[in-house]
Amino acid sequence: MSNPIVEAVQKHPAPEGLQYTYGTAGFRTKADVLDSVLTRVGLVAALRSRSLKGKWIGVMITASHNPPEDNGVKLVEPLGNMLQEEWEVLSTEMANKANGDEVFKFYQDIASKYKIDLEAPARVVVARDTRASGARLLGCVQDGLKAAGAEVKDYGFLTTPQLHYMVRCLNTEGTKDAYGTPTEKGYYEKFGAAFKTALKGRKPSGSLTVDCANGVGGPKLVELIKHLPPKEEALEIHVVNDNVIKPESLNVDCGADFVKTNQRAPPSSKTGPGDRCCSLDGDADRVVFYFKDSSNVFRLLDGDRIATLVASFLGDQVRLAGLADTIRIGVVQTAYANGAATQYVEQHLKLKVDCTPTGVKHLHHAAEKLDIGVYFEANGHGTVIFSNDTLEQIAKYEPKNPGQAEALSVLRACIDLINQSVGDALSDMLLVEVVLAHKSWGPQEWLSTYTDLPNRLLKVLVKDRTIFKTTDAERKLTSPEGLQKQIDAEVSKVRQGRSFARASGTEDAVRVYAEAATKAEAEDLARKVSELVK
Ligand code: 16G
Ligand code: ZN
Repeated sequence: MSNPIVEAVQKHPAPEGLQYTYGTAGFRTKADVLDSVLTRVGLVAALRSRSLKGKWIGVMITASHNPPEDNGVKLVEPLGNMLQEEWEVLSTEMANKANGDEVFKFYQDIASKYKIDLEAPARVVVARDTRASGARLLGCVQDGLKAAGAEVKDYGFLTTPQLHYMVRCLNTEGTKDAYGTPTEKGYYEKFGAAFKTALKGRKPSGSLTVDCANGVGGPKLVELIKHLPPKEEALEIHVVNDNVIKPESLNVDCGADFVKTNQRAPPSSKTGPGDRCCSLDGDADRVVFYFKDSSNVFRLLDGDRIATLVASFLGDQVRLAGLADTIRIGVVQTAYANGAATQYVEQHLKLKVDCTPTGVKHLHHAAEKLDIGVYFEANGHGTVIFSNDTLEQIAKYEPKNPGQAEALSVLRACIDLINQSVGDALSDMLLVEVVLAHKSWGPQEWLSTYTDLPNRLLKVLVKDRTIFKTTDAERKLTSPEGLQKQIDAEVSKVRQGRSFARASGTEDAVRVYAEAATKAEAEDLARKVSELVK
């Protein structure tokens, strides 16, 4: 008798000699070696859904800021969170099974280990970014899902955060935690309406130019704009780099990763001094802002800046609403956060800072422990999450005066404006605009809140990056032995020095970060530490 799972797997055989790993961003590599992985991910998604009594599980086909020839896939948990770690391990193992029979055996092993009823319903939603390989890889996932007997909802093209939103909406529909209507229109209406309310009639100054990395964020932003208040009343947005007809232009000389890594605007940028700009990445889950100052110098407003801006604003609103005694705000960063940003939050905003290892899931987990957790990586990944208690307090609080009522209404609109399921470039972008409008700030005022310490990030190629083991949220090496002592010695030689080395989770390299009082000292420190690492 034929077995549909074995057949689906044999239809997409694994290339020989390759090892796949479900890493910080799911599976991600050259698109032409991913067919087998996608089929197996379909099987895992169906199992995961069954293990959660048929809750909707998300499958997003994207390689974010990677070059056009790459692709990838990640799984999304029912409330829009990243896949549980235990299932990352299962996914890795599944991806590396040799053939259909082995895959089928492992499929059954998982089912018996987790007491999964293979006849129970499985529900999976899929979406993809605009990469040329997306359609083929979608077919591979579909084959896996069909073989596993899952019910499938295909949303076509979506940004990664939109897919997370759909998953959360589908799983909360009709409950007291209902998150929204699980349609694209529902997404635009929810965020568009919240933006309008949060602005409270204020009009952001000037305009905002949005570089969409020639990715899926482009057409989705164009749709979103139709649901925002008219530009005469609110925000004027110029959409650039939104060419998805030419997938080979994705992330090329544009996008958030280009801007953050090169510390300069996309070469095609035509904006003048003082004009606000931002760049999304290829799947629109990251955003960084920037502008040219009056001397035509490029100025970056990265994830650290978004975190400080938003934390300060939410702190003000909580205080104005009369809730400062019961609601505590905290900021979650990684070791890559500029020392000046950390100091600003702790000493000026007087808020608690937590540091976690790199990767959204680590920051998200830490933020979940706070009443209001503002988390951003310097590279622009991030969002704000509110605990259930906090949401309830804000919903129920009776304002004592018009000032409190106004602040409460802003807070409530911000809660709706912030995508709680995951960091969302479009939602984060609107939030920043709301805060700037409330503060009547342009980018220069935003930049002036503190001065970044000069810093340098280097990539070091090593023989074996797995020997680099860290502790203290990646800020200290425990192996190779003795190396941390040598780094400490170099750090102590420069003023305001800080440096760390960690193995990359996405590339075969070690990353070295250094900062110091001057550019020369930071560069020097980064070079010295790189020499030690080599
Ligand atoms: C992944 C992570 C990102 C992190 C980056 C670090 C997610 C969704 N993405 O792209 O947050 O900043 O890896 O890369 O978690 P690295 O380990 O190569 O430095
Ligand atoms: Zn991304």
